Amino acid sequence: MINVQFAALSERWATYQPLLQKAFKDADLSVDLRQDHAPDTVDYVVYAPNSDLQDFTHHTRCKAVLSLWAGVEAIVGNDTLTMPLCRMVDPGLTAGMVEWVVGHTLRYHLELDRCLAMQNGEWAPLVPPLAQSRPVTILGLGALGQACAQALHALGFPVTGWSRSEKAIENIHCLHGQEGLKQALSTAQIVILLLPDTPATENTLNAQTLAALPKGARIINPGRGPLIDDQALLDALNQGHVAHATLDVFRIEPLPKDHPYWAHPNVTVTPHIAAETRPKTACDVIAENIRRGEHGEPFLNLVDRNAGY
Ligand code: NDP
Ligand code: OXD
Repeated sequence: MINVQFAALSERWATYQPLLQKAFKDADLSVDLRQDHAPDTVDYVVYAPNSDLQDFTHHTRCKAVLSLWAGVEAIVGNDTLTMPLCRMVDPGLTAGMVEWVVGHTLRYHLELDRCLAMQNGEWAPLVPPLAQSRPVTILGLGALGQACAQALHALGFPVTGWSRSEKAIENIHCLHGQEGLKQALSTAQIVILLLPDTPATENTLNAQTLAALPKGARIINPGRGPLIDDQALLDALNQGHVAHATLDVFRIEPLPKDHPYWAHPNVTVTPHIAAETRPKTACDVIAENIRRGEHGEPFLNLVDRNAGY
């Protein structure tokens, strides 16, 4: 019997328990799934960083911690978490992110705000260019960045992507390194941030890099708040250098009520809803990783603790 501890907000248990049981059965795994196993009997932890479990010292036989979240910045530095840590790459979450990113990109591309503001009887045709003349840059070419890049490419947008390591991805102009970042930003009419929050990605968009954007660029951030220097973005918005920003994630969440983003006419705030983990598909991913663990196969989506993602 494999002992699996479910350590997430307790209100999530009712949703996850039957789906995990089914996924374990489908994967032919004999699992005792509970919220309250004795720590030293646990084989795997299904984990959300906002759960009560923060000290893994007594999880002495645990073979892996399986995160339900894609972003692991809140756990990666936990010194008691010495076992392998896997982040979530969930087809349902990815599909949600693609829809959210494409939707907000099309809002900018089609000038939907101007269309909505023109419902005053004035017949003023506003013809948007084709997507092929609207270069888009995606910072981060991982599971989510690549899926969004391919979806935007399929709509006709020329897509440039930027990552830590050098890549060759069909249909995408791939760049890396600091020079690559400047180049990636220099052509971007719309920039999408899908980087993890690590010491190396903090303030990726700052006064200097924002200045590399063409005037009037738009920014979409479903990655993490610390990727952007907030004051530098507000300055760029106030100077008109950046035309608009859609921000889903913030250094402090919920975004404090007095934060200037709320009142800014050229900022749209969404409350960290770009893409949720979808329990059904996520449970299949968890079961597959436990199956791998039990068969001595490499885990999927293993976090590189040094890189922080
Ligand atoms: P991945 O780990 O698959 O991809 C991360 C990408 O960022 C990789 O391409 C990586 O480069 C690149 N990267 C990392 N560090 C650097 C760096 N220093 N310089 C340049 N590129 C870098 O993550 P996902 O695509 O699955 O998710 C991305 C982020 O999206 C998550 O970490 C999370 O913060 C956020 N997220 C937000 C959600 C929301 O609802 N708002 C939902 C889910 C996720 P390389 O390929 O070379 O390793
Ligand atoms: C995640 C998120 O990291 O929802 O999964 O932001």
